[in-house]
Amino acid sequence: MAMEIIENTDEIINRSDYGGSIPVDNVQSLASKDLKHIPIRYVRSEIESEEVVTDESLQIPVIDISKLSIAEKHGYDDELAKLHVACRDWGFFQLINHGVYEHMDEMKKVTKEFFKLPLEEKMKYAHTPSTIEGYGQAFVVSEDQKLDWGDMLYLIHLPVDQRNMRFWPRNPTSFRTIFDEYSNELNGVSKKLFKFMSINLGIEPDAICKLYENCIQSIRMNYYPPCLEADKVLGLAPHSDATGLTLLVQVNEVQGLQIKKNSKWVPIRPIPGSIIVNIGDIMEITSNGEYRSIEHRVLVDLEKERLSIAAFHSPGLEAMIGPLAEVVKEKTAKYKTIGAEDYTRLIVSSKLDGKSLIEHMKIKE
Ligand SMILES: O=C(O)CCC(=O)C(=O)O
Repeated sequence: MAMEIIENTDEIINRSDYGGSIPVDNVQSLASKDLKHIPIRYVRSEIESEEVVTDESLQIPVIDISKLSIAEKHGYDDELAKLHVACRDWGFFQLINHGVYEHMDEMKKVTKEFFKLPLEEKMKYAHTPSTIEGYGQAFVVSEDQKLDWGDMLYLIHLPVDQRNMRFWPRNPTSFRTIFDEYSNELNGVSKKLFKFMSINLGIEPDAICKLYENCIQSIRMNYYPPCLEADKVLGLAPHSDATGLTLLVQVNEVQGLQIKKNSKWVPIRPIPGSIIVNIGDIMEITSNGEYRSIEHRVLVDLEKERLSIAAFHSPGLEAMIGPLAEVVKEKTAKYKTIGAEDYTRLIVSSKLDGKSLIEHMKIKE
């Protein structure tokens, strides 16, 4: 698909102005200094007391999407059932045989190249006070809030008229084209998954797809520098994704993602080339709690940098966020219904804090 480039206009900034993040130090440059100790704002005392599961056998389900390509195919029913269990009991799974391998490799390459650029070059794409798009950090809403050990480049890819090209890097020169193609591929994967999830929820196969007709797709490229006190910091604070469905790719071999299961942290070991899929808060709400968004966090490494690319998919701004009537039927709706614009404002003005956002959406009994 040809990329439509709209250079920045004030009008676009206004439309994407749902709030910003307080500017803080660049972590990559902080990490490159000869520090004796990390600044106190990065120290998370709670890490020490939280239990991490060491049982290697406890891993998220693996879904082979190629088995779902034809309904009559051998293995289709079993894989569909496996997907339902993954969404319901885990909220996380790894997707294999997805066919996006070439685009993924190119995207990994330009992401690495971007973060390797000198700071002043990256700062050309720094986010402005009124938006979380661009290069920097997001979700900093107070001066005394603890900070994450990581920088990010966050871009809106869809809908096309919401793109803000001033934040799309021109360096590396192939970045824009590769980013556009990769994001379109992942959007296609998300649509396939929406169809299978609808079937599993017993609703029309296109019911969830319709909700995402004008899908907002945003991509966050995360860069976690090595940290001399890696056991005291978090690359990303515990959170569930406020969006609908996330397709995550680990860029290099350095692991760090952990999910919360039965109040303990479970380290994720990505299969090379797989896409890690997770249910976001909007999907939990849409399915009236049948599927669950899961808290996750990122640890960083003592010696090596870690990178990841997360693609978030949400319904368009005209949509209503609430349980689907076809899912609720004669049962009781467990979540409120609000406009997607109000929901977006809520996300951007909140710090990452476990499942606090979805708690706000629950109808108290
Ligand atoms: O870096 C990772 O593995 C996870 C990233 C993530 O959870 C996010 O960007 O929301």
